[in-house]
Amino acid sequence: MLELHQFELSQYSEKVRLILDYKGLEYRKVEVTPGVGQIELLQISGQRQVPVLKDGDTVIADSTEIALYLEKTYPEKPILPVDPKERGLCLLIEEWADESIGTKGRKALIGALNRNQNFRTALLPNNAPDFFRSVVGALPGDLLDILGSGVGFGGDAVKSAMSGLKQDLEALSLMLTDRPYLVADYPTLADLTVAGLSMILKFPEGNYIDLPDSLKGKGIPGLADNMAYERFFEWRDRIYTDFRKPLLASPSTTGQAPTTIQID
Ligand SMILES: N[C@@H](CCC(=O)N[C@@H](CS)C(=O)NCC(=O)O)C(=O)O
Repeated sequence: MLELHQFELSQYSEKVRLILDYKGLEYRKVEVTPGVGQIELLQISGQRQVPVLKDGDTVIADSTEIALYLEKTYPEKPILPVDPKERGLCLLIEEWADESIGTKGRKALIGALNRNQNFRTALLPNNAPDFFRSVVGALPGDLLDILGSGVGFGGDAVKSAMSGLKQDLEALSLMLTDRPYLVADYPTLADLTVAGLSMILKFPEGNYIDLPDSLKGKGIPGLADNMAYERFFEWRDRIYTDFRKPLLASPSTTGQAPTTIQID
């Protein structure tokens, strides 16, 4: 069976999970422990970031490489259009989303966590089991490790990430004005990438990601609760309802959530 080495809260891992679900492929999640688990990742894949996919003896790192591998190896339910213009646009949006939504989303989330104690508490419930603490860790340093190492998470960087994301969400909402998907009349890699990466802008409502219930449907203030992007998040949620497989009912790895959360 396919094996996805991942962080549950990683937006690039979520992009791959959404693609796997869309294609109807069964897979087993292997949660990587930040730090020590990444040494093993380095040994098997030559680098230390998640996601990494193992398919028998084949090991693929990087969400884009994984998407292209899956498309080639499991062509049923294609995610790359055949029409040259659609295919070009699809690849362009995928690459842009990785660089823009993926990296700016991470900065904006750190900014929101720094500013908002309720948000922070919800991600780090006091009674969270060690496993979850080891994933999210103390803020913000360890969280940076899990979301991706990088510099420039200060106030100005967060502000600029937020304004970039606002423009992105406005553009995507406009693109979805009179069409169901971004590129074609069926979902493509562009849609699955944008939808999956937007997980950290606003966590999906349903039981798709192992995180405290109080965080479901919540996200970065100014984005997740902004009516200007309602069409975008409705589209994203429809993709989840239609294609993402809910988690099997199993004991949560993220523990009991706090009872209330107020994100202003
Ligand atoms: N370009 C990579 C980005 C992956 C990435 O940034 N992964 C983060 C988690 S979202 C990670 O593994 N961070 C740990 C680290 O950088 O040490 C992809 O598309 O897969």
